[in-house]
Amino acid sequence: MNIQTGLAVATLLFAMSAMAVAGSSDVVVENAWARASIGTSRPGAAYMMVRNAGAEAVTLIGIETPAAGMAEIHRTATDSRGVSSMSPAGDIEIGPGEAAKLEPGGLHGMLMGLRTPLKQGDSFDLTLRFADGGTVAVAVPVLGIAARGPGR
Ligand SMILES: [Cu+2]
Repeated sequence: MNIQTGLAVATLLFAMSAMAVAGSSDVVVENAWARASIGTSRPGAAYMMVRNAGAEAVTLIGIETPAAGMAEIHRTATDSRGVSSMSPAGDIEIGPGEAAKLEPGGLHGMLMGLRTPLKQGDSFDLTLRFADGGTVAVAVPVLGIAARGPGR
């Protein structure tokens, strides 16, 4: 290719990478909730649906909240003997039109070192961080101690 074409391709690639940066602005968070905690000695968990309404894949890389000393996305897995355990989920890629579901028994936002107990009826702020540098803030309502899903 000649220099002109090369420049045009470089410009196009640059434009495309700039578009990718806008990816996380197309993220919609729905049905966020957390279960009330008994105290602060055990971690809390936050659940939500993280939907990518955009045309570019986005990668969820972490969460932050003033409600906890440390917050991390975990994945619960159950092995062939029925023993479940959880571990940090790492980066979670969400394709265009797809959603990552944080729900009991699967992915969840683990809230370690709760600053105060999570009280039913309260809500707390939580920020999702994405690989493109974008963040999405969400208010997480605290449901009852026996809640199993949003609004239940
Ligand atoms: Cu966990």
